[in-house]
Parts: sequence; structure tokens; C-alpha cells
Amino acid sequence: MEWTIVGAGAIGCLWGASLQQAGFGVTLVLRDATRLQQFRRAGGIRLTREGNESLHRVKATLAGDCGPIERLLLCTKAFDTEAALRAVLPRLTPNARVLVLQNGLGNQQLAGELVGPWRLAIGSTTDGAWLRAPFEVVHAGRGQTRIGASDADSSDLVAELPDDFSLEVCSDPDIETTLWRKLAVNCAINPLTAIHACRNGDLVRIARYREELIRLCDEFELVARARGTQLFDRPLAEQAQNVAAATGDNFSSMLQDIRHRRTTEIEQITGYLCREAERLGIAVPTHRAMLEQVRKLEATQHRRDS
Ligand code: KPL
Repeated sequence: MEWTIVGAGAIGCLWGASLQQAGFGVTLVLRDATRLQQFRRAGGIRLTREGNESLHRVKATLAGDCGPIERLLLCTKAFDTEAALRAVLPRLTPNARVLVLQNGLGNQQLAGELVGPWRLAIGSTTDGAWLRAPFEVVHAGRGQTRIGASDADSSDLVAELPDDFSLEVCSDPDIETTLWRKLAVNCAINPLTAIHACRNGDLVRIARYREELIRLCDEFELVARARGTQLFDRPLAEQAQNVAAATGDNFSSMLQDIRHRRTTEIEQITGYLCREAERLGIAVPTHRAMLEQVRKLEATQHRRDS
């Protein structure tokens, strides 16, 4: 079986190397000729895991040159979902399956509308990975990837992976709740770290930041309760502080995006929550303030560049 991966960031490279190691054919679809050259210089995906480094000679191509796709893994930033899928849509075979493994919410529904809900599987991961250089991924924290679907059976995709697959993967009968739990943690940690330019652990250490985090969590719980979504078996404020402490030395993905002057996923994280709160008539003033502040930060970075 051949897997095609769109989005060669940390998670895309981690999966590319792991699938290749498990004996699957793997092709990365890259953005442009410059990226393709970069990939050829790298010679493949370099994976560092538990101190061991390995080189994985996967293939790479541009969307226009891509062959038929049977299994597609989409790992782009959430805001790139539509453009990335449209570019490869004509290559999907009639029985193709599409696994979306991204942050945020809303993008999975969009993916389903584009590829057909019966083809779509949705993933959510707690694996920690970062890129040391293009196509050089460090698997920093072993987590779990849960895979489910709203309008299809995704257990066959999980069953295709060998028992000794190097990533922990399981079927999730309630992937929507899992996505909401991840959204909750991301809504609490990501914007705050981006605004204060701090490590995740500072949100627990610094009282003023901790108070903001607790306010964000309390507001989030109002929305979750109103839509009947069961979050964690402990208060969200406690769960979010645990995650912030456990990933204390990390810079969140949103802060990294701000620092590299990239567009952040704020619209698919806090933006999604604010839209849902508005639909339900619930006030979430702290999240709204976060949304505005991160939008301003992004605009300032982009203005500096132009
Ligand atoms: O998922 C994350 C992110 O940075 O996007 C957290 C959980 C905040 C860890 O850094």
C-alpha cells in the first residue's frame, strides 16, 4: 500500500518515516520546486527517536506530477486544508481514504465536504515532534494518535497498520470529543504563550498568566457544557495546567509560528471556539481578547515583512 503525505512539517515527516519503516511506500507532496530541491539535498526524511537517528528514503513530488492516491495523509496547517486538498483531489482513486491529522476544528468538516465524507478519517495526536531542519524531525515525546470518523468506518485504516508500528495508534469511536479536548487545551495554552512570548511552563509558574489560563478554561467549559461535550474527568483548568507543566520547556506551536512570522492557527483554534460560543449565545470575553491580540500580533509581523 502506498501513502501520499501532504504537509511535510514535523508530524508529516514523523508519519512519513514511520510508515516507510513499516514497509509502506511513501510519497511526500511538496509545495514547490525549491522545497523539492531542498528534499533532494536532504536525501530523505531524517528521524531522531530516543537518541537514534535514521534516514528514510521516501519519494517526493509536486501535486501536478503526483500519481494515483490510495491513502492520503493531510498534515498541513489547518488554514491550508482547502488549497492542499484541491491540488490533489483529481488524483484520488475511487477507493481512496483520506486521513486528516491537524490541529483545530472546522477544517475536518471542510475536508469531508471536499473529498466526500465516506472517504474521510480524522486523527488527533499527542505525539510531540519538531523539525530541527527541513525534513529532519525529532520525535521528542511519545504520545498517541486516535483515529475515528463521523460518516465512515475508519477502523480498517488502523487495522492496516502493523502491530509493531512505531507510533501508538488506536481507533476512536468518539473522535469529535477527542478533537474538542485537544481544542480545549490548545485554546488555553497556545494564545497565551504567543502573547506573552513564554514557554508553556511559565503559564503555571507565573501567577498572572495562571489566572488568565484559568479564566480561559472556565469560559471554555461553559461552551462545552452547553453543547453537551464531556471534557476531562477533572476540571479543564487542572488538565491544562498539567499539560503546560508536562510540556514546560516547550514553545507552543503558535508561539513558534509567530516567531517564524508564519500565519498561526488562531482562527481554527480560538476563532472556532468564539464562533461556536456566539452560535450558542455564550459570552467568552477572554477568548475574544486572545483572538484579537493574536490577530494583531500576526498583522504586526506581516507589516514588518512588507
Ligand atoms: O499542542 C500543543 C501546541 O503547542 O500546539 C501544546 C499541547 C500546547 C504543547 O505545546
